[in-house]
Amino acid sequence: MLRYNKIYIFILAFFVVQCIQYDKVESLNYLFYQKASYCPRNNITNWECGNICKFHPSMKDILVYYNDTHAAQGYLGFDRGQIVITFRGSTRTLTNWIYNFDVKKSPFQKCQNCSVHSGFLKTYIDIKEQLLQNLDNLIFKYPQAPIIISGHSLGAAIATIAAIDIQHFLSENSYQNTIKEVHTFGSPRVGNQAFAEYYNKLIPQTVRVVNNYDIVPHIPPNNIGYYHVGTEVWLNKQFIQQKDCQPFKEDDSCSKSVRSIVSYSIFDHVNYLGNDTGCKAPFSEIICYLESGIEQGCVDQDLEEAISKSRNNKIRLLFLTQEFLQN
Ligand SMILES: *[C@@H]1O[C@H](CO)[C@@H](O)[C@H](O)[C@H]1NC(C)=O
Ligand SMILES: *[C@@H]1O[C@H](CO)[C@@H](O)[C@H](O)[C@H]1NC(C)=O
Ligand SMILES: *[C@@H]1O[C@H](CO)[C@@H](O)[C@H](O)[C@H]1NC(C)=O
Ligand SMILES: CC(=O)N[C@H]1CO[C@H](CO)[C@@H](O)[C@@H]1O
Repeated sequence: MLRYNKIYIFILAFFVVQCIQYDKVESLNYLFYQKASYCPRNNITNWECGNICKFHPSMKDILVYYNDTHAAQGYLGFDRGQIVITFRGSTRTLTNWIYNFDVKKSPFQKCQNCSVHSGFLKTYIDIKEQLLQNLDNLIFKYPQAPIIISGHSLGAAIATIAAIDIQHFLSENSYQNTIKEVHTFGSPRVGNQAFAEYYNKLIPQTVRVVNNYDIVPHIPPNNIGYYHVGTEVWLNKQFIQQKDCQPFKEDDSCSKSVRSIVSYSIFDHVNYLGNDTGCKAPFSEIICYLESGIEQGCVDQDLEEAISKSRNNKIRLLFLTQEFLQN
């Protein structure tokens, strides 16, 4: 009997170690840090972006980095004893970005056999120098401060690539600062399996939040060799964690269990924890048509070919989704 007890205790201990303790309040902090990254640059620098900035009133030492080549933007700052690093997602053309998703990979030099999505890598490289330079300055001022990294959508993908670079940067310079957590929302898959395995060994402290039927975590597809990093936290309609997902895995029973592309939602992508994911709420950049709570289609506000408010949206959405899933 004793033997079984021991096994039981071992299994229990294993799960306690492996499971992510999802803290919704802490997650909201990360969400609001990244929301600000979508705001105009001057607003971030001056920390004047209405309720978003007021959410973290003690944010200081803000440095914005950006590059217009691929519309990359983010900032780092110091708040609540931590160095905060964020990256914004794609702006204005979110639906275009999703519908015309290119799945090309490029080699990722930091690890053997690794490749990552070419577009994500390019966008990161555009701001890499500015980011590391600014980080160096902030580390000089706060040599002990833990570092937290956040991003949504494309910003989550850039955060993933950046986290590897930041980890190397800290090690190579023998800085004492450590990455406390990478916390992303609605991240697409970033690289291949070798990349995911390398990432997970280097930065296991990664929480990948997925809201219900959010479409973006399903792209680029797994069946063409893309793999998620970190540990998923899958939220339901009420923004409550549905179940514990297996760490460092493509867990078939979490968001990946949603196999019907009809269910995939752009609305769920731009609304996390009951808050718009961008700068100007509500839904400044994208409009979704819902009927009885079911998404009929979404368009960018300024999309010339804006689709009329009808059931056809659904058909078009379906068609476009199918297109990229077949790639
Ligand atoms: C940005 O700052 C300007 C000037 O302070 C202000 O008028 C504007 O509302 C701010 N924008 C946002 C999105 O907060
Ligand atoms: C890289 O790929 C080669 C060929 O498939 C394999 O032999 C090698 O073990 C791989 N290396 C790593 C680190 O995965
Ligand atoms: C912006 O990105 C381009 C490459 O796309 C690069 O040549 C340029 O140096 C970058 N600008 C800054 C300020 O880093
Ligand atoms: C500032 C803001 O709008 N916060 C809202 C985020 O969503 C939660 C619900 O999950 C609301 O209670 C907050 O008011």
